[in-house]
Amino acid sequence: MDPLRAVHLGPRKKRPKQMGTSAASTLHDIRFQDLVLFILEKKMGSTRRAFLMDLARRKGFRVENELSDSVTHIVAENNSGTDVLEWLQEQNIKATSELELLDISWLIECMGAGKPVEMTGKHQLLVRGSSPSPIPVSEMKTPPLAVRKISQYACQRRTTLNNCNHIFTDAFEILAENYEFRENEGSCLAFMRAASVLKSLPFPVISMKDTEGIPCLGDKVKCVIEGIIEDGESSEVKAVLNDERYKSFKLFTSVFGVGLKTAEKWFRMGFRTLSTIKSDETLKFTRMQKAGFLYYEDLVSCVNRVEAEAVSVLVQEAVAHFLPDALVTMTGGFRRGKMIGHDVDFLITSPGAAEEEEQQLLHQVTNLWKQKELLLYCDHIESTFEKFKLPSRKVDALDHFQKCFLILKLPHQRVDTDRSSQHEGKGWKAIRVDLVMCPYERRAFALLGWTGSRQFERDLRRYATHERKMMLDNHALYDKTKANSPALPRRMFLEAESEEEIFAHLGLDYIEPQERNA
Ligand code: DCT
Ligand code: MG
Repeated sequence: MDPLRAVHLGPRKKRPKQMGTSAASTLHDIRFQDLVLFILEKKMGSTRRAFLMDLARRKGFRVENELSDSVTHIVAENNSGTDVLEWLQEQNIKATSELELLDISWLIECMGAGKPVEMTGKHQLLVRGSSPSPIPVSEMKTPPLAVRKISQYACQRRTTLNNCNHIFTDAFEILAENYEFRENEGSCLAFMRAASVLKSLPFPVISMKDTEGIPCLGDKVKCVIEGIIEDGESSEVKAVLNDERYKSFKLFTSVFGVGLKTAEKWFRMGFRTLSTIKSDETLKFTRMQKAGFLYYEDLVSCVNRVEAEAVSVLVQEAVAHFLPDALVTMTGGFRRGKMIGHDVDFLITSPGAAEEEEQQLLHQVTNLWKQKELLLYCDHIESTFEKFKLPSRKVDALDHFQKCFLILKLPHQRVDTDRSSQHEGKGWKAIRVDLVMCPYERRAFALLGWTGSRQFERDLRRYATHERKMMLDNHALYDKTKANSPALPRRMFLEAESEEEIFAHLGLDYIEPQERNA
């Protein structure tokens, strides 16, 4: 049951005119000048009306606090056209034929699309006598198609960066992070899955009714959603953001090389700021942490796409110098279309390289950068890849490919924007870069694994295991259903030349990288 409606459906005092309950519409940019909306409070309630008005304004719609001549669209919920007309009469307002009377489902679709959508019969409120058999709008409404078919697996959902449920997913991500800091893996995963599923919805959740039929929303999650719908914010999130432990862990783990164990140690020792940690002479730092502190400001400021492209050129040039046939692909968040990231990830593979040449490449590339004084930090991990090793059961396991974790010096003149040419100071920015080298025949698996998102990868593996009795990781896809056949073990490894083929082996519709932002 929707508690909001339960509260507001009872008899209420009539008001001559509806007064605004939210901030003025001028706080947000108006993107659709031709539309002037008015949301009817009747049968909706003031809290929900205020919530919807705010949401619509955030999306660029002009929403009036009060009904005036400039209003072009009246949006109502649980009201027929006749009900709205009667209400207008009570207010001594005459409805003109230009005035659109619409059901809330229209506005919800508009907000989901981020722009006004076409008004069709299912949105237009019916007035008694205007059609041979008027159907109450409330009875015509069916849950959005997407709601009925949402999979619990992110790899069966299309999740673009157009997230219309930020208000909820931001909250869930903070709560998940807090559970991670407290090593409560179950609750952490529950909130991450909930965030992931809401990111895939083509509409904003505005009432508890909208959450019906959506998987991965447990009681705890629903409680947070309800709090946000009712109060516009979650008291739990507010408490976390003020929590000493959360604030300290967030700060400490923002340093490259600092994980949960170190954060815990520093927190227990009573540290609360980075400056006191840096200046403490009893503490020993790893090489990674030293670099983390040294380039802290640059590294926390995130990498934008222009910088990522500039790094890409650096990588392409260096790789081509040693292996001209090598293929370099930017992976991670940037391949999924993100505009910023915490690092830039690259996958490198070469169709013609001998094993020895392949093994040498990352060392040659980093040596070259060292000579050019572009290498600020470098950690090589040698390959432990074996052709017939079974895929890992752990969903978050690091893969066996050769790789290096770097901090590169990106000279400002390599970043081709007007803005950057005005940079002052040291003339470069420290950027985190990951390079991965994989055997050519495994490039599709490596590409799929390194494109992410993490939640998408986790669910791909979970799906393979639970729904297909297969094992998937960044190296291979192994079909366990063939394990009892007399075929050689290598037959159970399914080959793939492209990501599309891996999805096909798994019986999944192909999901584009831009749709993997789960
Ligand atoms: N990855 C994975 N398992 C891990 C680590 C990474 O599957 N244990 C995959 C998922 C994303 C990709 O590698 C790159 O990792 P990140 O750079 O951490 O993620 P990102 O999506 O690129 O995020 P950001 O934009 O913050 O860099
Ligand atoms: Mg990344």
